[in-house]
Formats: sequence, C-alpha cells, structure tokens
Amino acid sequence: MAELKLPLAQEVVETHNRVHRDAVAEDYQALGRKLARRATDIDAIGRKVADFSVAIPSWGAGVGGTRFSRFPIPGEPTNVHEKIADCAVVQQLCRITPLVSTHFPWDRIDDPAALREEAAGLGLGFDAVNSNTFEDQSGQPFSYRYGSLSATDSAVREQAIAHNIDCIRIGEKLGSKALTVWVGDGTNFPGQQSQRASLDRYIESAKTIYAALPADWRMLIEHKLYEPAFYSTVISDWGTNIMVAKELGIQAQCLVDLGHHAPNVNIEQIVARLARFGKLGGFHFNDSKYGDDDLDAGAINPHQLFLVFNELVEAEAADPKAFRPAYMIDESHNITDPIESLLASAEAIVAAFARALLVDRSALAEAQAKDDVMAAFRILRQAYDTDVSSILAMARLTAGGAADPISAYRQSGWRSLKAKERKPSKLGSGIV
Ligand SMILES: [Mn+2]
Repeated sequence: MAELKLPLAQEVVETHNRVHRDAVAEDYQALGRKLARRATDIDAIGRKVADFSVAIPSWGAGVGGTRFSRFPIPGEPTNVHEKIADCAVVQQLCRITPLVSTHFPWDRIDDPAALREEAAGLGLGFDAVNSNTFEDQSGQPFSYRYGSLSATDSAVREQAIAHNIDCIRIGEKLGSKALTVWVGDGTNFPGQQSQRASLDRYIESAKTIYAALPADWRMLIEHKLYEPAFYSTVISDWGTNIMVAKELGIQAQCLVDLGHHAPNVNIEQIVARLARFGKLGGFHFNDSKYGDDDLDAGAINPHQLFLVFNELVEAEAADPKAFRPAYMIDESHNITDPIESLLASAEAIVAAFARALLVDRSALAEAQAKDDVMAAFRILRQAYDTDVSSILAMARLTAGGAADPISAYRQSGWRSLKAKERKPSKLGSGIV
C-alpha cells in the first residue's frame, strides 16, 4: 500500500482552519437547534454528508474550452499525473471527491497498476472509465466521421468496439467498476442514415462490449439530444437509453448528464423514472442555460439540482440495496481555475444533497396522501431554503479538509508553484 502524501502541506489547511473553526461551530450549533425544532438530528445529516462522494473527471482538472477556443492558464496540468495531483488537491480540501474518472485516450497511461498506486498515495481511487469514439486519434486506421458504434462501415464499428474493450481492460487494472459510453454518433441531414438501422447497429456493437464486462462491472450509457451531430443522435434521450439498457441486460444502466436534455425537460422526473425501473446508473453534474453549456453545477439553477437530489434521496429510501448511482462532475471550466470550479461544484452538489436530506419525508407522504398541495410544496421549500453551509463545513473540518476550500486553495499558492514546474499547455480548441 502506498504511503499517503497529500499534495498541500497540512499546515496550510490547519492555519486556514484555525481562523474559521469557531465560527463554523457556532453556526453549526445554531442550525442544530433550528433543525431540532423540526425533529431533525443535525449530526445524522452530517454523517450522510460526510459519506457523500462525487467523482472528478481527469479532464475536469484541465482548463476546458469551447469549439471556438481555449484559454490556457499557467500551471494547468498537461498529463494524467499532473491531473491526478490537482484532483488530490480538490479532495484534500473538500473531502468528498475521493475518486477520479479517467478518459481514454485523453489520459495516456503507460502503467495502470503504477498509476493506481500513485493515486492511492495521494488519497485517490478510480471511478468509471470513459471511452472516446467521438473524435479521431492520429494513426488510427478508420475515421469516426460518420459514426463509431453505429457506423455503417463494420470495420469502423469493430475499431470502436475494440477501443471500449481496451478501456475496460485498463479500468480493471485501475480498480474501476464501470465503463461509461457516450458516442457522438448521429446525423446532420435528414435521410443521411436510417434511424432504425443506425440504432440496430449501435445495439449490436454495445452487446459485444457488454459481453466483455467483468461480472462486477456496469456499463453506463449516456444519452445526448444533440451535438456533435445536429440533426439526430443515435442515443438521443432517456427513452432510447432505457430501452437499450434493458435490451443489453442488468449490468447496463442509464447515465443522466444534466446538460444532455431538451430545454425545460423535467430532469428530476427522469431520475424518478429511471430509478423506478432499476436503470439509474449515474449522473454527470453540470449546469446550463441554453443547451449543453457545461457550466459549473448549481451556478445557474441550484433549485433544479435540489429537486434532482430530492428524487435521488427518495429513490434510495425506496430501494437502498439497488441504489448506487455513480456521481461525477462533468463540466468545461473555460475561464476559471479548474480546481476552484471543481471545489465550488462539489460544494453545490453536496449542498443540494444535504437540503434533500432535510425534506421531512413522512410529513411529505402525509401531505401527498391528503392531497394537501400547499403543505407538500412548503415541505420541499423549507428544506431548500435552509442554509446548510455549516453542515458542509463541519463535515470537511471533521474529515481534515478546509473550512472554506477555495480560500484555503488560494492561500496555498498551489497554482503559481505549478506554473514554475509544469510545461505550458497548448492553445487550440476542445475540452482538453
Ligand atoms: Mn457527460
């Protein structure tokens, strides 16, 4: 077992915490008294918050980009080792992001077992592996221009299938337990492909990948309404997704990315539906205003995030054994320091979870049974209106994290130190 050596000097975190500790305790006690009046035990909520976990994608540690441009910052990570080091900074400060989700071939990994050790030494493990057949890599024999798993050319499909199976094999060495499959496949013109035949081809390819899954693995299928294909996508929505997942089998589940739906779609209802049918596999958290904007989770619509978690908490209560969604942040940090965005996002996500835990479930069930509409609504709103920041801060302090992670990060000087050590990253466009 690797010896644990966290990236920031713990003294930096402790110096920061000394300033904040009393105020956090005071706020926590005040909130504890308020919740006690609602017959809610703040410590019980705090324990659940402490157990919460949301994975960081390795690419989220880098400065993101749009299809137009990318604005690198000095000291950003340029390889998987540096990305893992930055993920470890996030985890050290917030203590709810212990897993990293890798992406191939963006992450070039020569020795997965050694990387697993390296990550363990930084206090991290690995979550789902992500395949990439939405862009071409130099030297690859066949292009994904017209699709990958659903391509009309069987040689292209075989290449895409082989890549997914390679991802599983690397993931096994990293200690991952899931493969996330998102394809950019689709069409830009009516008539370009048969909508029925392209889905058939996708399902046939997905079945071959599914057959290569280890027994304790899951295959998480991610749907997306549009982009990069702009007229139709093969796995366009949760309806297609759940039908495919059902056809594949019990190890296949649906992944909900908050940005991958039509505008105004009731995502919390989709969560409830997928959970009802045992097909809620995981979540990609981000926020959006217009489409798949990949903004920071909770930055635009924290209320929607709360309503999603309200369904997640209810789903867990309904079937605790079956409930094990893989949570991950999936954003493009275009103009912020990625570490700060990841810290802010993790905080928004766990805050939504904490608020959902505050919903008085028995009172809600009673109000619903009586068709007392206003009472039911007020129960949700009361939970949403509660300031849970002291619960989150207390959980971080107890776990050795920072009272105010972004302030502590700024005090640490991590990025300017890395700017001296790391080579500059490339200009251009695209996420990484
Ligand atoms: Mn996603």
